[in-house]
Amino acid sequence: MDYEYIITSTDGRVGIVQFNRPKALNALNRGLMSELMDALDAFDADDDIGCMVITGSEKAFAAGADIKEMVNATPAAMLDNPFIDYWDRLRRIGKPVVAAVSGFALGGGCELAMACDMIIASETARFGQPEINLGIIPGAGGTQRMTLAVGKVLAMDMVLNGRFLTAEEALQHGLINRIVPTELYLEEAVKFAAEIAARAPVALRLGKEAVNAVYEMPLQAGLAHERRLFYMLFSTEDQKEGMDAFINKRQPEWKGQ
Ligand code: DAK
Repeated sequence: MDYEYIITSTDGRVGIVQFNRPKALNALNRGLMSELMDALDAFDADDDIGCMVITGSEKAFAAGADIKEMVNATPAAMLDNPFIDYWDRLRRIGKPVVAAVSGFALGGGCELAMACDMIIASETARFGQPEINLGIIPGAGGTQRMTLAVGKVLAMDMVLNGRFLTAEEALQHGLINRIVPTELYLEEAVKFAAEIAARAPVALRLGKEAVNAVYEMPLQAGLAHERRLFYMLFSTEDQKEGMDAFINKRQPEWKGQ
């Protein structure tokens, strides 16, 4: 598939989307977001893919939504903008999505990384919500997901004062999974994703759904939801296969059924 703003590829069972707007530090314009979601939807529907990786360049994961596209916007134009739909579509992706972040992950770029399920960061990654410098606030989850991840006082420092987090700080505050050497960051993220992609596909989807339920439901409802998903897995061939493989001391062969 030929795209203008992204490059897609696969590595075994991992589907990779790389942003390709280097001159604008991968600023997320409508075209890029639309292509990203088309590519992720296609990987989500592909049985040969188990996990996805989203990445930018070594210098910038993404420096935010495209400011040049927003400068003259009105509230009505923003409401009418399909932009927010792309974020909603990302939430509906069933397979795990890993963000491989190097350099700037700012504004919408940081929100995009946080909307993924896990984040692998290079030593040079920088996370920030600098919208305050433009006279606005985050609009795609930055105030919510950042606060849930790092806590109120640090989130306030970032949202109200534009503070950036280094990779080390992001790790310390639970925003990212791990830091890897910059020159190997994509390779390491794909390796990480490949490990996940090799696991039982239905359990992966339901595990992701169950963890995300914590953001949507009170504890009692979340526990009940988890239990239903747990019981459902006993109707899969993979549950029988996984447990039989354990008992017979062999490797399981997942069917995704
Ligand atoms: N948009 C457009 N162009 C950008 C950009 C951006 N966010 N960031 C960088 N660029 C462009 C620059 O304009 C420059 O282009 P030319 O001037 O060469 O044409 C080129 O990329 C290189 O940038 P710099 O020359 O500035 O590079 P430096 O290394 O000096 O600085 C920087 C790098 C990342 C510190 C700097 O570029 C910077 O501060 N960028 C802006 C960061 C920022 O403010 N990000 C937040 C944007 S607001 C919504 C959802 C989400 C959002 C909105 C709505 N809805 C669902 C409704 C999100 C909003 C945002 O993200």
